[in-house]
Amino acid sequence: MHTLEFAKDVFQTSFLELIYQAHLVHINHHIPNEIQASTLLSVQTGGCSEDCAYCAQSIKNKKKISKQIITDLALIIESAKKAKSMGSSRFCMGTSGRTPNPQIFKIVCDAIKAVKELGLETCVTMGTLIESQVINLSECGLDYYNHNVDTSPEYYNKVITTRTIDERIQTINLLQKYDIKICSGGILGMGETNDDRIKMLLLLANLNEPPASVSINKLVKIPGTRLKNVPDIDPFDFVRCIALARILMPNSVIRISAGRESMSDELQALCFFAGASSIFIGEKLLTTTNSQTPRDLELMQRLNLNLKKSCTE
Ligand code: DTB
Repeated sequence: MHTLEFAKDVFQTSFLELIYQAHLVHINHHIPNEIQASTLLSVQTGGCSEDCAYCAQSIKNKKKISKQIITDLALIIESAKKAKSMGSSRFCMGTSGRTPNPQIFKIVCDAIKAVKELGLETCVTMGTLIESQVINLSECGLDYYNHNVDTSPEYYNKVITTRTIDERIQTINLLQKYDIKICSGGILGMGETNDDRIKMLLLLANLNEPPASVSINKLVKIPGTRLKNVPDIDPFDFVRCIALARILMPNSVIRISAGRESMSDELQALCFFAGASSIFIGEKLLTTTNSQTPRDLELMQRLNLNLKKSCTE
C-alpha cells in the first residue's frame, strides 16, 4: 500500500529528477523503446443514460448522438484486421450505456472470440457488470476489461452523478476475481486539482492488484458537453502524472490514451521518457478523431521506438 504522503512527495519532486527516477523504474521493468499499440472500435455508440460530463454519448449531452450498433460481426473483424495491419496488438471494443443489454453482450462475446483468432489481444469496455457477465467474458477468453475510475473519489460527483466510484471498484474487483486483466485510469484536465490527480493514481495503485494497463486520458473537449470550456491541464503536470503512475505501478503498462492529437511530438516524447509505453492508434477513438497514424508512425521512427508485435507475429 502506498501512502498519500509518499505519492505527494514523489509528485512534488523537482521535475527533471522526477522524470529521471520514473525513467529508471521504466527501464528496470519494461523493454526499453518498446511501445504497445491498441485500436478502439465503438460497437454501440450514443444513447447513454449516464451523465459523465466529458462524454458525447450521454443523452444529457446537448448534441445528442442517436444510438448506433454494429451488429455485423464481419464489419468488426474487418476493423480488427485493419488494426493489426497498422501495427496494433490489441483490439478494444466499447459499448455505450450503464451496463450491457443481452443483445450487445452477445455481439461482443462473438467478436471477442473472432478477434482472438486473428492473434490480437482483446479488451472491452461495457460499463458495470454482474458476476454472470464476468464469467461469460472469461469463458470467451477476454484478455482485458477497461473500466476507468475517471478521477479522484473526492472529485467524482463533480463529473458523474449517475453512479459512484465504489460501483466502479466493485466491478473491477469482480473482474479480478475471474482473472480478467484490468485496464483502468481516468481523465486529466477536467478542472480537478493536482491533489485529485495524485489521489486517482493512488487509488489505482492500491487496488487489490494494480491494473495491468493504466489508461491516462487528457480531456478531449467535445462541443455540447459540460466540460467543453474547462481550462487545459499544464502539460508538465500531465507528465508528472505519468511519472507518478510509473513509480506507483512499476509493472503496469501506462497508455497515453485520448488527447494525443492535441499534444506536441515533444510532449509525447516526455511522456514516453516518464514511463508511458502504450498508445491508441487508428483514425478514431470512440466518437472523436485520434492522432493520425502516419504522424504516429513517423514519431515512433524519429524517437527510435519499436511497436510491440502482436502475439502471432
Ligand atoms: C480510455 O481510457 N480511453 C478510451 C477507452 N478507455 C475506452 C476512450 C477514449 C474516448 C475519447 C473520446 C471519444 O472519442 O469519444
